Amino acid sequence: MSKTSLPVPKIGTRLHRFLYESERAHPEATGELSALLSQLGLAGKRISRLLSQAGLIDILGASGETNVQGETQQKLDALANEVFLDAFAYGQMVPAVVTEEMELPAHLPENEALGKYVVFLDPLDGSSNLDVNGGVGSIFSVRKLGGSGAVTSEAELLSRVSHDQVAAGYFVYGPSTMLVYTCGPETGVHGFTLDPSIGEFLLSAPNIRVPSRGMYYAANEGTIEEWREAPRQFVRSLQRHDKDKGRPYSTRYSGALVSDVHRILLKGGIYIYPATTKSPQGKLRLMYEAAPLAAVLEAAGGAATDGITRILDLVPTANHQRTPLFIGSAPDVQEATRLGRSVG
Ligand code: AFP
Repeated sequence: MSKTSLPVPKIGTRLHRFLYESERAHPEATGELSALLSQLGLAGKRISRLLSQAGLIDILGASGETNVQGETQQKLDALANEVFLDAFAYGQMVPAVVTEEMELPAHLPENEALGKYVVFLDPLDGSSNLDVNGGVGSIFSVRKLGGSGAVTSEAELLSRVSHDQVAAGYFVYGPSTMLVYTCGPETGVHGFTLDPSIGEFLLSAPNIRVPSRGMYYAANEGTIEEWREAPRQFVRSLQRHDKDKGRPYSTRYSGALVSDVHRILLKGGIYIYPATTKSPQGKLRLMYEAAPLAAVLEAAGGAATDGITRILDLVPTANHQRTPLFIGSAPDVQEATRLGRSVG
């Protein structure tokens, strides 16, 4: 990720201005990444607006399709996917987009000549919450595309995208809509809240740091019988009284990864989604769920592993690859990972 020193951020600064100031502090910047983040911001605003109309217009419920993971696609999954694709259709920066909703990358041929970024997306994470007006989010990861010419296969795409993410983040659509992103540990993690009255994201949480200890863990314990021994032991230790570690922790689990990890980012603690007997590779997707959230949490001083290996060290072999995920305050993730390495 890029190395730049940011101006002192002022609460209430508009996203556009924040990006502009960040660029000015980085003389070699071309402005492309800022433009791309603005495109992402526009998509987030449009999805936020769509969500606010759910229940009033006919956009709730299943679309009748299944996505690449074999999961039922909601109408809003498909709409959010279109909104993101539409956002990148101009500007010449993004020749290919990989999304949870499409088995193959979406190619944007008009951007192929000049475009040097690939965006990996979960357009609407947690969409099973939609029927109950629960929290949902969108997750994005931006990687540089090396080489030249059109990308012809998945293997070629993965071999040409940078190992490091140049930007990563998410939108969380809760009582208010927030954008949280990082361009790397040197630039930190910043949160913006959408002010719907002016249609702008305003800086509301500059330089977010994940607390080194928290009070919460998030896990779908309904599947605990299917977990391996290490995560089971770990969860039991979170439930045990331990004054030094502030335990027992309380459980908070919404069923939307973004909302659950956003809580951990702000309040500390750990989110775990281990491998299960049904999903031995884990359920979550590496390229557009685990890796971008890992980039955010690490840039905020936290940590993320698959139970053994740091998420950001994993080498992807497929666009829709799955992974177990342990993410949150560094001491908690380190403890879970030590157990994973010794107990299995
Ligand atoms: P999608 O709604 O994007 O398919 O994602 C749902 C999700 O991957 C993630 O957001 C949740 O944390 C997780 O699934 C919940 O799954 P469980 O029902 O297995 O806990």
